[in-house]
Amino acid sequence: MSKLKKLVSSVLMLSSILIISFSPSSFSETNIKMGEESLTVDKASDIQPLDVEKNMARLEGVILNVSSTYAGWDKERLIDGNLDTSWFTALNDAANLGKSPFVELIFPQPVMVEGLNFRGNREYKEGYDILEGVLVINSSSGRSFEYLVSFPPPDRDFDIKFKAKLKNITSIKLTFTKDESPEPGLAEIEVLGEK
Ligand SMILES: [Ca+2]
Repeated sequence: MSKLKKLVSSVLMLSSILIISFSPSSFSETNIKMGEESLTVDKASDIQPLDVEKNMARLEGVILNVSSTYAGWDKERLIDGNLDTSWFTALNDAANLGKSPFVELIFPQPVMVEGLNFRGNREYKEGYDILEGVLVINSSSGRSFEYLVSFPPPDRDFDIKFKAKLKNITSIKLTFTKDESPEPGLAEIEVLGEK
């Protein structure tokens, strides 16, 4: 293993969600650009896992796709409701090595999405972070929303809230554009919404 995988239980950091810069990235002609005024970013002093019934990432039948997995650090760790478990990419599947690692959620039915929470990995706090990515949200109407998202230090935790709830969302994908180490990771993806 290339990581110094210390068997140190991570303390759930009660850190502020500092945040984040949002800027719409480039779009194809069919995509609809969503203005920054449509978003708010929450600061939180106490990060807790989202209740399962409010977390569309944990709906029965959700399909979770990832670009690769480091053996033993499975993708299910992204949506297990536990901030102390993380998923990591396979060795060398990293944006800093020219790859395009991604995580994608496909919902079993269109859902309403109010917000998204991304939690940086806490198992190896230093050196395995995702720093930036392109977030694409698709709806059953064919509309797509796309953003370039920067993950704030130190814990790369951030919450997004949409001022207008997004209806009929079918999938969400984050493709990393900046990261560190040959095997970056994430602790959890939460989708605040309703089915
Ligand atoms: Ca987890």
